[in-house]
Amino acid sequence: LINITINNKKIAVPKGTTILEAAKALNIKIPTLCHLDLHDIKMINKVSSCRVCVVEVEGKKNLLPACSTLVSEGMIIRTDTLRAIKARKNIVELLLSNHPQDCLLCEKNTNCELQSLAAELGIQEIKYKGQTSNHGIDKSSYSIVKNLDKCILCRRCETMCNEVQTVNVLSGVNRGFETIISPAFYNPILETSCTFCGQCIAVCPTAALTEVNNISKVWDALNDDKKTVIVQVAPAIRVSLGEEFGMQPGEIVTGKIVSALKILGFDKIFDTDFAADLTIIEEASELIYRIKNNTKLPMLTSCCPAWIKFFEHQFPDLLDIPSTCKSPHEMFGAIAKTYLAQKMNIDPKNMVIVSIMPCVAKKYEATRPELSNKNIRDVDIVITTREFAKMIREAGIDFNSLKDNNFDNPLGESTGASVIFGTTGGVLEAALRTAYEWITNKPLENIEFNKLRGINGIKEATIKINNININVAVASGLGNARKILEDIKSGRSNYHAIEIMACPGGCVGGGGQPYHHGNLEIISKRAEGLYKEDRSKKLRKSHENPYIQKLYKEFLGEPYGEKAHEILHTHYFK
Ligand code: HC0
Ligand code: SF4
Repeated sequence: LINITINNKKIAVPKGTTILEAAKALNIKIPTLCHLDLHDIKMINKVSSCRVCVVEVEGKKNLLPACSTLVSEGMIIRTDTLRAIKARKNIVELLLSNHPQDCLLCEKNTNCELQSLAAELGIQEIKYKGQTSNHGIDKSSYSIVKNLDKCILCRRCETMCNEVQTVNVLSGVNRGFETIISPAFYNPILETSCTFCGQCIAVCPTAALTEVNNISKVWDALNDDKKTVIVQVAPAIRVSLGEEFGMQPGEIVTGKIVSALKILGFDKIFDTDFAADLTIIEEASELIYRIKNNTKLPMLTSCCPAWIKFFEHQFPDLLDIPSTCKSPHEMFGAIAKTYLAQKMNIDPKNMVIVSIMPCVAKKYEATRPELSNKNIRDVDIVITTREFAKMIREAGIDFNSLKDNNFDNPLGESTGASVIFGTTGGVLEAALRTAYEWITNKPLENIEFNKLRGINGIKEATIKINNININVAVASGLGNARKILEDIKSGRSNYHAIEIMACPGGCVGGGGQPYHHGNLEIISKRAEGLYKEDRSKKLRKSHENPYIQKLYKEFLGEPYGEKAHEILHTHYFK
């Protein structure tokens, strides 16, 4: 151990510890902007580019960056001298001198790390005047807005995109004042292999990267008398939305969500969880078919649109192995615009389906031409958890005091299996609960597959069903997905089924969720919330959902049959 002193407090820390880490252990806060250590998902941004964390070290002439200076025996450090504080203020003022001063109108207003730091440091004027950047805004995609004028070159997005997601879309180009973070050849993001996973947005400290805001589209639909506006809520929203209103991560707010949506004026309030149960019926049937016929194995799950886009770009020779199931929210849209439209006796052209998702890739997914029927899209508008929270605030709803309410039927009833879709491993666990009972004709005693739980990037298990050993794997984060796919490509893999989600931790860690500001424990707590909701449900296997049984009886016919294929399945492109 190495003995050091910080602000007169003594501590012994292991060799290799940085001053920043040692200070944290003493509860001494040193501000940072670029630094981000998400070691559970192997995202460590170590560029030391912002220099906001400078401190004084006895015997050293210059101030040193705490994030990249390792401690040494006997070091005496001060984080709070006038010189260090002045230097920090100067650096933030310099950053602000080349930053649009439009905080009041900014997408990240009240959620921006630069804004909070300027406030914390008490900055009230900017001494420096000079050239300012003017790069224009990239609004080419349906998912992501890139505004380089708000970029502070922290490089977090670059680390996330290249090292964690291995997509390699974003990198620093040019030098000095001309430096920008950009795709190759300054291409708009739409023309790159960006998956729209939104993980760059999740770590951006400012509004350089944000989601495409669809709030006004939802208000317009709600105010159009000719439209029947139907909303569905993704599994992962119910354990994260509360954070936007001061609640703890993982707190279940399903009932309050329904009440808020009623006040906002939606005509029907349904649950994506219903469609997740439906997905399991189709996906478990497909898995059983493929195992019995020993064909197209391993089967890969297909609910995550960023994962699908990654796959189409990076592994075009494996296009026949993902499940052909549409994702649950797309299945929901397809069923709403057929079965429900018939039941309600309305023209699907006058239906607007709004999806509330923890995800920015779902915005792009909804525009994929094959996810439509006779030019009518399955899903019309997608908003994120954050946008939903903004709508609640805009409408002046006091979210915390709302009473609980229930989803409408017939597309609002769900089982515990569907709830856990929102966390890594949940889709596969839900599929196994059903596949097991269908293959063996026996009730599954222990329905919780603990080996598939937790935030680990890759998880594996072997499940004995009758006399077959079914090998399964779960990956979250696209870098982990790449590893699994490379094994499949080279013939090293012996899995039957693999679940893949693009965001580390699954949808609970989605790019549209309330900002975690570097605290990954929040993602685990949201997952715990989903497992709790699963345990609280009377029905915990998708095939037990009575409304799903009714849907097949009244409308779809056989699971994985002709009509189900026409409405609920899709295909992929090179
Ligand atoms: Fe997910 Fe979904 S679980 S992708 O993670 O499968 O976004 O929450 O809505 O569609 O159900 C996201 C979350 C969904 C879908 C579901 C799946
Ligand atoms: Fe990279 Fe994902 Fe951001 Fe696209 S959305 S640039 S793939 S991190």
